[in-house]
Amino acid sequence: MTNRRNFLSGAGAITGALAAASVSKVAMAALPEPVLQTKPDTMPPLVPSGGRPYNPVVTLNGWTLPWRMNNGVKEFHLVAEPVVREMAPGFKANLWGYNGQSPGPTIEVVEGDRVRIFVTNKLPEHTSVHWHGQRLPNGMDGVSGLTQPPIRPGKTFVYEFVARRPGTFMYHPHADEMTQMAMGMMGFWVTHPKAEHPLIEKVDRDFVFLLNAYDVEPGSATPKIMTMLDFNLWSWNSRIFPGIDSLNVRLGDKVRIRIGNLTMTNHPMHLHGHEFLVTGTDGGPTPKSTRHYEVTTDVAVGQMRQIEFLADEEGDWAFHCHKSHHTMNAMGHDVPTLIGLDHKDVVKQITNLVPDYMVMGERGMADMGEMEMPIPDNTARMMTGEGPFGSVEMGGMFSVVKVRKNQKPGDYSNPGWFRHPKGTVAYEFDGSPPETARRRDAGAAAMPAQNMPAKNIEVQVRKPGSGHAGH
Ligand SMILES: [Cu+2]
Repeated sequence: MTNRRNFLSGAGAITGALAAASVSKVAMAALPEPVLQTKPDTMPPLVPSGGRPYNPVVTLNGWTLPWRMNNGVKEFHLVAEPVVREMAPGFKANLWGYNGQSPGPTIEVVEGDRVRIFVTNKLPEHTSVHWHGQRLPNGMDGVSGLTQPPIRPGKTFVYEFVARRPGTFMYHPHADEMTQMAMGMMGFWVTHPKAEHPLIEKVDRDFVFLLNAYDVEPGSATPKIMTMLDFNLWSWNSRIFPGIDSLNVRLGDKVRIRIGNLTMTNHPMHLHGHEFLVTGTDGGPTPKSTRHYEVTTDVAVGQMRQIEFLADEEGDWAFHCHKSHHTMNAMGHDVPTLIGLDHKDVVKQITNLVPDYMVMGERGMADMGEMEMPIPDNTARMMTGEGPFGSVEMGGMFSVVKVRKNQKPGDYSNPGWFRHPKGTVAYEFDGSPPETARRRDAGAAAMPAQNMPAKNIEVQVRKPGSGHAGH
C-alpha cells in the first residue's frame, strides 16, 4: 500500500499535464506499471515525494520517469519500443525509444540510492541497457554478450545497483548499438548529491538534454541506420529547431545545463551573452582549479558536460552548436555553391524540362528560409524559425535562453519575445558611407612573394561541396 502510494504521488507532479490520453498503464504482475508519455512537450520538473529530497531537473522536450519505493529500493520500469517522435511541428519520425518517446525518460536518483530498473523489450530484436558512467557491479553494466545475455523480444531483465557517485550520466543499449542508437534509443540519468557537496552548487534551473543525429531522407520517416557522418537532422533530445523549447529563466537565476553527446561527431556548444564554467563531466564534478570561463565548450562523442552560469543579462540569447551545418535541417550536401553566379538562362532551359525547378543560393542560402519551396510531405524545412525580426535561418541544434526580469516566481512558461529597451537594437545607418580606402600595394603579407602568377587569379569558394565526410 505504501509503495503504491509513493509511486502514485511520485507521478503526481506530472499527471496533471499527462492527461489520460497521453498516459497508458499496462498492469504487469510484480513490475512497476510502466508510465508512458507520447507528447514531445517539456514536462515540469518531477518533484520527489519520497526518499531523499533533491532539486529536480528539467528535461528539454522530455520528462522524468516516476518510480515506486519497494522496501527502500527505488524501482523504475523502462520499456524499449518503437515510437513515433514529433521532431518538429508537422514532422514525425519512426524511431525506437523508451516509454513512448525518444529519448527515453530521464532517471533521477540520489547518491546512495539503491536502484532497481526493470527493462522490458518490445523491440523486434534483442537489446540491453548500459548505464554510461556509473560505478556498479560488472554484471550490471549492460554489455550484451560480455556481461549479460541479450534481452530477447518480449522479455524483461532486472538491473540493480547503488548510485554511488553524484553526477551527470546517460543510458543507451549495448546490443546492435549502431542500429539502436541511430534509431534514437538513449536517455539521461542524473544522480543528485545526498548532502551539500563542495563542488556541486545549488541552482535555480537545471536543464538536461542529449545531442543526437538522424539521417531521414526527405519525404520518408525512418532513419537510415548505415549513415556514419553525413546526417541531415542534428537534434537535441530528438527535436530540431524550431521544435526545441526555449530555456526560460529569471534574471539572476543560477543556471545549469547538462549535455550528453550520443552522435558520431563533436559539438562545440555556444551560449550568447554570458560566460559559463564547465562544472562537471561524466567523471563527476570538476575540481575548482580546472574551471575557467568560456562561451563555447566542445562536447566530444560519448561525453557529458555540465555548464553553469549566472543569468544576469536580460534578453533572448541564442544557444547552439557552433558547427554551422548542425544548425540546418534536411540538407542535401551535393550542391555546388552558386553565390555570385547569374543563372537566368540556365533556369529557362531547365524549367522547360522540370517545371518546378528552382535555383538555390544565388545570393547565399538565406533566400531558402524565405522562399516557399515545394518540398515532399514530412520533410523538415532546411532552416526555419520565425523571430520578431524575420526568419532566423537556423535549424537543427539551436534554441534560445530567455532571461527575464518580470517572470513571476515559479513561473517558467515561455515569456514570448524580449522587448528591447529603446535604443538598444542594431539599426540601419541612413547616411551615405564614406569611400573605403584600399591599399594599392601587394597587400598584407610578412614579405613580398618571390614569384607572382603571370595573371591575377580569382576563385569561387565551393561550399557546401561534395566529399562531405568531415563533419
Ligand atoms: Cu554540432
